[in-house]
Amino acid sequence: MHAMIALVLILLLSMAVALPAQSNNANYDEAKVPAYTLPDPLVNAAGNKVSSAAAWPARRAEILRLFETEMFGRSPDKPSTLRFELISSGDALGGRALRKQVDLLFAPGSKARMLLYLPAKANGPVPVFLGLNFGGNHTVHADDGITLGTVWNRDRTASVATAASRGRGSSRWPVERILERGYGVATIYYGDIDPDFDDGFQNGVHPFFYKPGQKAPAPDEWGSIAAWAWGLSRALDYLETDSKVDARRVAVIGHSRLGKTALWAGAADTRFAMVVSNDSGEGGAALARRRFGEQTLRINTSFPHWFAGNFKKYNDREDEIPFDQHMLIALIAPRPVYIASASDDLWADPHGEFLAGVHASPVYELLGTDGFGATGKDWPPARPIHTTIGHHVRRGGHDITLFDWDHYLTFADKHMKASR
Ligand code: GTR
Repeated sequence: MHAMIALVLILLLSMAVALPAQSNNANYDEAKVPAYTLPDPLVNAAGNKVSSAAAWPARRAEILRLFETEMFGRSPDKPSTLRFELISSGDALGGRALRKQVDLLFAPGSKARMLLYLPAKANGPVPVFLGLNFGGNHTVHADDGITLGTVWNRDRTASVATAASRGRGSSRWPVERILERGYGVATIYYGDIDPDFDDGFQNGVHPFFYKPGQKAPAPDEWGSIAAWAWGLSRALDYLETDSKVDARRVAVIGHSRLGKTALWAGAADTRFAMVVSNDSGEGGAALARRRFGEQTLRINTSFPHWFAGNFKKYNDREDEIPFDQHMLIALIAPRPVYIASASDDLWADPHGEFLAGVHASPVYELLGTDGFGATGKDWPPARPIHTTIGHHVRRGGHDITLFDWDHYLTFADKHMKASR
């Protein structure tokens, strides 16, 4: 009997030794954050200091290329096949809104439906918050004029959404509040662009843009996050054609994996006037080198389709990534960016998200803005910060709430200027 127990123990121990160090036990201990050195966004590949705003675009191009090839993957340009089809347009929400539904036809056979609410009363083109949603457009509001689309389940089956799920995600989309504040809100179900599971990129938008004979993206080509971000750029292409929208004031917003997506969309496409990262965490605003909460190996294992194939090189090798996430924030400069965290959302490393703001600030300052106005010593901050790099830590867990939105609206009032 004892021999049996001993054998089982030895077996269990050897299994534990064989597992990579981080696989099951995420680090939540600040004392265990390793010493690390961040790459300097203001030192170029040749080792020269970037010391003027005029010298920034060349350095920015280097950084953008690195994020493209090593992390998110290169996406196609705006396709010549892109078309828009107005599905419906009319009064909604008891006269408070104009509701439009527009299909973005990426290529024959590939489309995504955008839901757009605009304030009924407006004195001209309005600024808009644009973001993807997790559950289908019909989940953002109980409004029964929203069409019921096809939604993907985690078991990889697709089905037409049920009326019972209308409004299920509405706490994350305070539509009336956004409209009252003078903004429009536009959203697309992310699964319309690419279903969120690893199928070797056979469904979703990718196959429509393969070269003849190509069966999967090359290691430096778009993963799912890049595809979602690309879809947001196509939505902006539509918004540019809508005379009721001020397309020079479109804020791209997202929560969690869709926060990572919003950051990449805003970094890659400078037409976005403002970017909001809500609890984006690893692969979003959180510094990878801190190895706190979720880490590179874990995210690449749980979600092999999110990033380009090249990013797998950095599993457990964060120090070898030729950038860190403060440089993703820096790519957005000098445009306003808001980094929001939640106090209990340690998986997303709130401290690492804050530090990305701190270390992106020199770029924002070089470009003539007030930057972040907080240093590494100011953690944890006592109150929300509304400098050009906005920030707050909401009390509570991983979510996007009215508290978060109220800050984004106030921040947009302050920073999202009509002229660029
Ligand atoms: C988690 C993932 C996070 C975050 C989150 C979400 O499972 O580890 O990086 O993206 O999902 O999107 O809700």
